[in-house]
Amino acid sequence: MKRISLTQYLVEEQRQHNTIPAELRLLIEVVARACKTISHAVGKGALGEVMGSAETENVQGEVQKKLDIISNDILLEANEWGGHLAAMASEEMETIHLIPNRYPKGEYLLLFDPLDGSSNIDVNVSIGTIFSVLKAPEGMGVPTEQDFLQPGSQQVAAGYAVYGPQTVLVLTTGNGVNCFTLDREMGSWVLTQRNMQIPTETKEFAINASNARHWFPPVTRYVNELLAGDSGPRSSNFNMRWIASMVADVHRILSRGGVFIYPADTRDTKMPGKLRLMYEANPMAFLVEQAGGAATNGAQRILDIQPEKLHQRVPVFLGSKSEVERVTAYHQE
Ligand code: AHM
Ligand code: MG
Repeated sequence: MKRISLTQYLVEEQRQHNTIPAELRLLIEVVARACKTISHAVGKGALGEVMGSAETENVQGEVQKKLDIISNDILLEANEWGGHLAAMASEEMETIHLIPNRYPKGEYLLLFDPLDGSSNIDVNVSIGTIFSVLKAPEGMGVPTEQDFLQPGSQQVAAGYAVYGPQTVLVLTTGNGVNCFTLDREMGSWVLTQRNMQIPTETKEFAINASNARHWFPPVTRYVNELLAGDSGPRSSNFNMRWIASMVADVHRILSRGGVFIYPADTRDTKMPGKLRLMYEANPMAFLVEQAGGAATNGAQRILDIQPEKLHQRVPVFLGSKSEVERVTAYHQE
């Protein structure tokens, strides 16, 4: 097999499609390098003294794990000095992070969830990093939160890394989805899957069913129909998977199809669902659409939502097109 590195892929992509100018290439390579460092820290586990709680809370009121903070710091440090960014934002930081004055500024904005699947950190289950890249608005002065509040359709790149049995990086720059595997001996990202495609039909779904009693009727109806299997209205059996790391669930869906749901429910109307729009739902929606799938909030395409707040939450229905369309249609009835 001819090995194509991430760098070679990015250079050739720019030559053929003109979608990855040098500054964006640098950005993607720096993020990929940071993910390598995070992968190394995750892989050390107890030997690296990185396990357990940091005993601090993030802006969402969630207790931070040591690895949440370590991963956030790795991404910040890696991306500060290159001159490719105007500012960053993260799940783990209340406000945006400006590039220090001693470094040149660039024209991109980077958002990330540094370590997604925090509840799985201490139990050796796959976790990951999610990132989204926007262009700074024309004529922007000192960046503000407002400059980040662009719909997901404006993303110029998005991706995630999964730290699992293998470490993989899945990337889109708006021209399909490609997967790179980390060669741990060489320390390099190698292209291992071109043009990932999500099958339109699926027999697998992912939802945290422990919340069933709080669901709204369209979600209850949809899941009950799946659970009824070949004796129900779908006349077919469906299988359930829930990893509790969105990166790992989405990676399974990009690999073999499926539908992933994290709905809003009746508990707290000010908190529609758990997942965050700007650095979880948007990048995943971009990837899923680029792979031929669909992503909605039950009412509209996720990528069309005009964000109002940096840490805004959103209901998520994504994956195989026919299932996402069906559950979205149930919300309209
Ligand atoms: P996190 O970013 O704090 O890790 O939270 C997001 C995660 C997702 O990866 C996952 O799909 C979801 O939370 C799991 O939630 P639950 O524990 O309710 O199953
Ligand atoms: Mg997350």
